[in-house]
Amino acid sequence: MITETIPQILYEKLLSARTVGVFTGAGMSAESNIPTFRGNEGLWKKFKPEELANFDAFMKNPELVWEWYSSRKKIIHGAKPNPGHFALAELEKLVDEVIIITQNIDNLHRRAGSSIVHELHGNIERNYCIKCGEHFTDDVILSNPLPPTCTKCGGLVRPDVVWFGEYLPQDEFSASENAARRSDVFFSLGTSGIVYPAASIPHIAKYAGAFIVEINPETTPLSEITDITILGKSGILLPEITKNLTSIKHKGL
Ligand code: BV8
Ligand code: ZN
Repeated sequence: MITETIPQILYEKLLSARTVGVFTGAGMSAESNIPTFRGNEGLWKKFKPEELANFDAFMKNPELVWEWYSSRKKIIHGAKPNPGHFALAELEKLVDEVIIITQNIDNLHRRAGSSIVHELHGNIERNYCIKCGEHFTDDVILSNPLPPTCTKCGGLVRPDVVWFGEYLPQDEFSASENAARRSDVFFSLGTSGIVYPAASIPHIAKYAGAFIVEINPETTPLSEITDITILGKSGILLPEITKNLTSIKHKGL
């Protein structure tokens, strides 16, 4: 079902749900003024992923790649979680278990108070030396000339994000697969669902019998498998869902 309003069935499913899985992409943070990848102002309009978000490009031109990541770090440091992020944290009071599975590297789910967050593509606020693995925080990195080098071994330091052609962190990926299999209701929020293997997670939830709910201003390849696709913004619809669910839990359906 593709709709622009929140159908009643969603509340019925959430009232009986024990575990809710939540798969998120860049659209979840769009209302926090963090550019998405494919939107009109999207990152990929200006930069080619193969030119910047991969290891070979980094080794060929670490200055260019660091210029890009330090500009994104500054945007993300200045950003705040939006009402959509807070609504997902709020949902933890209404459902036994809420598990966030995010492609976003912006740390906004945790900053909004979500307690279980699996980061499939890493976290831009972490950095490490490619030679000895030493970790560095952003205050050290951004207060030194770019590209940053390791104070222990002199090796190049990179952001702790997953680049194209790189494997996802196995522990986060298998925990996400597991969460998808255990979900009674599974949300797909603000993602175009075309980057793999992350985009396989909603299919795992579907296959395991979860009730699939997508929120996106436009339909996506995932709309094929959803029970409900609500055309709209996550920062507007999610607070409405948790507000209504709270009052239903108090007054009954
Ligand atoms: C790998 C971190 C193994 C870095 C990222 C199978 C088929 C085809 C290709 C492949 C395949 N398997 C592997 C590949 C290759 C590749 C891939 O998927 N390519 C794509 C482009 C086809 N995958 C990989 O390389 C992966 N690794 O496979 O390793 C391997 C190893 C060796 C050799 C071979 C294979 C690694 C992929 C991870 C890359 N890193 N990010 C960084 O950020 O700098 S991916 C990055 O892009 C994001 O993390 C995210 O995953 C993706 C962007 O997608 P979205 O988040 O969905 O954002 P997008 O802008 O596209 O869409 C936003 C949506 O929100 C839109 O629909 C919009 O309508 C909506 N929206 C807007 N506003 C709102 C909204 N929704 C709600 N509310 C709003 N307000
Ligand atoms: Zn080092």
